[in-house]
Amino acid sequence: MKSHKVCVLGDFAVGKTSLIRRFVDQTFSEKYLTTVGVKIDTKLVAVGGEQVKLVIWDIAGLDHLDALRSSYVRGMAGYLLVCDATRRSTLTSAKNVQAEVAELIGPVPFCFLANKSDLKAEFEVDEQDLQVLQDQGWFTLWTSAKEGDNVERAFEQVAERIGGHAK
Ligand code: G3D
Ligand code: MG
Repeated sequence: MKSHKVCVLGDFAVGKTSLIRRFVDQTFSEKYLTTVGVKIDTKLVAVGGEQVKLVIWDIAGLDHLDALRSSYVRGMAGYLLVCDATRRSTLTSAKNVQAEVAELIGPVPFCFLANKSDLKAEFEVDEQDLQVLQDQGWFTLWTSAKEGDNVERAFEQVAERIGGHAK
């Protein structure tokens, strides 16, 4: 079976760990869990009628520079690039992370997530911001780790992009 390393990248507290927990365990914990070190989960997804194993890497609450300075992204086949839609600064961070990854390891497939879509009243990122990213060729999704919206779709999209099956 094919296996792909997928990292979840983005600023502190955007919901990286929560998205992985939702995808892998179908749970969401309000209790804050600061990830210590690197945690690796695996989950099978179907891509183009074939089962592939996603090896999902979650990292400690480091900023993106620390994360990239480490060997974290080495061998990464694709990634989820996450921002918190209620904090505009995390959109800027995400753009910086994408540029750094591209510089470090080249054009790796990714999916951009505007997470915390359940907190609409607090949005600092809107549809127009996502449109700008789409115009650059980014694939974007609104997600909620809390409600589960689009979480599975996000990981499947990355898997499809890695496998060259993107729709
Ligand atoms: P990180 O791994 O990117 O650092 P976490 O982020 O997954 O630890 O999440 C950070 C905070 O955001 C947590 O709240 C978590 O419950 C919350 N969160 C994550 N995803 C969502 C979401 O989709 N919707 C909402 N409403 N909250 C979310 P606390 O309060 O513990 O800081
Ligand atoms: Mg975390």
